[in-house]
Amino acid sequence: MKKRILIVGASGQIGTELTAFLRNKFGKNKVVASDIKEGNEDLMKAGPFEILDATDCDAVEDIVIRYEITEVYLMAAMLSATAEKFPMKAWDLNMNSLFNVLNLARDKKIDKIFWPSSIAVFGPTTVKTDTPQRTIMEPSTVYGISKQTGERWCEYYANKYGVDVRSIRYPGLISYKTLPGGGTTDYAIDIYHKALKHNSYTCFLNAQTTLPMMFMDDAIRATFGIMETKKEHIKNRSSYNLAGMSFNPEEIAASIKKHLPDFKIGYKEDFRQEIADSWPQSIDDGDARNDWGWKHLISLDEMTEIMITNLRKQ
Ligand code: AKB
Repeated sequence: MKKRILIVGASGQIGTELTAFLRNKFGKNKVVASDIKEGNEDLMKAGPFEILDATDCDAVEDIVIRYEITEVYLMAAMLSATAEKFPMKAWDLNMNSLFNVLNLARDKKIDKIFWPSSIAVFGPTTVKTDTPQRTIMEPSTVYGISKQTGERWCEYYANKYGVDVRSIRYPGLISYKTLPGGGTTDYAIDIYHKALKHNSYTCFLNAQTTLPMMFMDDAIRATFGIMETKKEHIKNRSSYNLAGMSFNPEEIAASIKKHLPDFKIGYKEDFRQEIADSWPQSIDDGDARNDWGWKHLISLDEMTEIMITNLRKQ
């Protein structure tokens, strides 16, 4: 079977690195990047790029047909902090983009979908540590509600129409290549930039706010891993828990201090504290490990070393 991939939301934080990774694996012309906005030069020059509004179902279908796409990675989404400011826009983008690709798969126009979910599907009533795959899920954020609903629809389309949709609940993702946009976990990237620039950082979460996090290379490996696993191994068609590391602002600051001993962190909570407080602190990802062999590699100190070395070069 000839594989041709469409990445929707390719100019974003995950999309940029995922596009480069998949082009490297399968060849640059096998991976079409698309986004509502232009991406960096590498992304746009290294292979096909299309401006695409993920909520426009005709436009998505047109690209799928024109490039004979077999797989879609739908990375376009409005994240937690921005979604609180624009609830209706977030619902429209997060849900309608998903229906557009689920319907293409139902109608046999594509074979496979990757759709990212998030730890935001959990809420204040969920057990906070080693949060299990199946547990109470009462999300209290706009973003979390959209992701939880999306999970239900993915499972429904898989059961009802045999759609091959695969999903991961990403923790906060940290990378140095592209800036994140509008998440609650974004502080864990900003802190490295500010540490190198000003030797200090004021965090919008308090010192003890522990959240599940992951370095981008691990997240890309997980995404590729679940998509390349044989269909029969994917036993969960809503979304898999995924874990890397867990830390709080005080702990990431301590890790940075190993490289920048004079680095100082201060705290000034804002509305994102309440979002973070509603999420788990650590995740049990046993199902992902058993079903498709997931294993994280990068620890907090390793990540700090990579972030500081690469941001210094920039
Ligand atoms: C966010 O903070 O909104 C995201 C997420 C945890 O899905 N990084």
